[in-house]
Amino acid sequence: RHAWVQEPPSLGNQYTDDTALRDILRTVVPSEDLERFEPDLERFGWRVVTEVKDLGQRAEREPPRLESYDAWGSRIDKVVTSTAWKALHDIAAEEGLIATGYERNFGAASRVYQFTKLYLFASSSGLYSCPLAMTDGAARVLELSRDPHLLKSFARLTSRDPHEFWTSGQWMTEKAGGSDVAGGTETLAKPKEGAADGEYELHGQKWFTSAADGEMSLALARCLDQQGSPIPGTRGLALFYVEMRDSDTGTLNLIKLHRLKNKLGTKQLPTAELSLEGTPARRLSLVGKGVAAIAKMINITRLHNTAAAASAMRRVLALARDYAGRRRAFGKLLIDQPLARGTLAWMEVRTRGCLHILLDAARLLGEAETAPSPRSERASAVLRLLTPVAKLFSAKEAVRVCSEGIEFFGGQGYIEDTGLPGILRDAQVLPIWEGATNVLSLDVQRALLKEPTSLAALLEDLQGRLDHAASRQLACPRLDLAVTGTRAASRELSQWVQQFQHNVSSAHDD
Ligand code: MFK
Ligand code: FAD
Repeated sequence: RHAWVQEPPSLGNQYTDDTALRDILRTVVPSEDLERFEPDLERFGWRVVTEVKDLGQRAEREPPRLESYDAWGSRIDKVVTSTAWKALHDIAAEEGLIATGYERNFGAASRVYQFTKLYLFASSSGLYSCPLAMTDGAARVLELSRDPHLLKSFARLTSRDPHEFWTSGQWMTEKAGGSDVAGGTETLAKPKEGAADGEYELHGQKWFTSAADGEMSLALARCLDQQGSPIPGTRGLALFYVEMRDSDTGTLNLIKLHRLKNKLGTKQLPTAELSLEGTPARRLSLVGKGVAAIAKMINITRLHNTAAAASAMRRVLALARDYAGRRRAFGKLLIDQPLARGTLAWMEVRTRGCLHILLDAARLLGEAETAPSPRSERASAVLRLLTPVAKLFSAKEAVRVCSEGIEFFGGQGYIEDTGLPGILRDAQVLPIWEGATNVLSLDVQRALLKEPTSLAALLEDLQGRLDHAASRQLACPRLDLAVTGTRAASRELSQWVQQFQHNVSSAHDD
């Protein structure tokens, strides 16, 4: 080969190559469960770097477009997606990427199994991880609602049959506010005249609606008081179930798609601006409990965000590590240059940290969703605090690690047809959607104030982790430093939180 023909980086089996993943799984799921689902993870570890990766790249090269009118002038508002995007839909169903979490064949470990597959899938999936996140969140809300009218929809969201499988949107953000939906939601929900209780019509606009090719959505809207005036603030909001199309005619349910957004990244994903013009909707929550109801959804989508963050970090690192064994500079392979190895180690530590948080959170989610018991209550309490922290921390880490990973390739990292720049572009959305970092920091504060048991439960959980690490340290003295470091961090966190609580109670006293 000539020096100017570079060998591209290549990827192996993303499950078997990921020693950190396999190690962590052994600490979070019972060995008898892992033995049963590990062969599937090994198989999937190949599928994601062969078939899925190619589809994901094609989905970016053939982005979605909106056809507003047909040839004869009728408005059709059709989102046209690539065959690759459709194939990703089918694979998601076949692989049970949502179903696994609801079949619960492995009890609480089912969520760990599911999130491991999502982690393997996300970085190859050309952002198909996004509709899956919202589908999972919607499935959980429908499951909890126990609404007999929505059993079929729940079955669709959790189906393994590609012909049956539906994806869901999540409509919160409006022009007036995405973080402050309580203040910014202008979409009005009017009870449908003459219809059964719970049936409404929605009127308004939603400013960001990703996966606009989905079959349904959960939407926040503002209800009216007895005089017909909008009820202000959080107490006016309710959560609604919306189907995109009329099941008989296949036309949009009084919804207009105005345009698809031109975004920095996530170009594979159809993100639309739309208006609701009397769209039929079914109320899923009490009036005033819309935000609390959609919180059940966002607390799941935020964990999917963490999975996508860890997955992006792992992908750029796996590529960089492979490249380090091919690329020479100053007479040596990069892997033999101490500073380059240091960079890889820096990326590895961050990736492992986020992966650890992800799988721990998935375990807790599985425990929280089992039958009510002290254990499930404790898991819910820990998750209440861990979810926003996991989302905000992993998203920021993903941007840092992906940026470093791109730089590791030198100029090649900046060249579009290597496929590398897209990794950074897509990572940059992770801190923004599903709650931007400042807003999630305020959510941590909300959790500490409203659910104080969550702090004690989280610290207890951390202590359990430290004790476990300390017991492993006996077998492996090199862990000593890591354990000491983690203890110091844990101490710092708990002191910070105590100080925070002190400040808050002093502010209340004032
Ligand atoms: C690749 C993977 C990722 C896929 C991404 C998919 C595509 C992207 C889709 C989106 O971006 S969807 C839009 C996401 N938008 C947000 O996440 C909104 C960010 N803003 C917030 O999270 C605000 O904090 C919030 C809207 C929740 C503030 O609303 P409020 O009404 O001012 O909050 P308030 O009054 O404190 O709480 C209202 C109720 O909700 C309370 O319950 P109660 O009514 O029972 O008292 C709160 O306890 C509850 N609540 C709020 N946040 C909660 C929560 N409960 C549990 N968990 C939470 N996080
Ligand atoms: P703002 O709420 O205006 O926030 C602007 C900045 O101010 C942020 O950095 C925020 O952290 C900060 N901020 C806000 N409040 C405070 C405060 N009290 N203190 C300190 N700082 C604060 N939304 C949906 O509903 N459905 C979707 O499908 C969807 N898809 C999306 C797809 C993409 C590609 C993108 C980029 C966004 C999508 N969103 C979607 C919207 C996204 O969730 C919002 O953009 C996000 O929640 C922020 O809302 P905003 O844009 O109104 O920003």
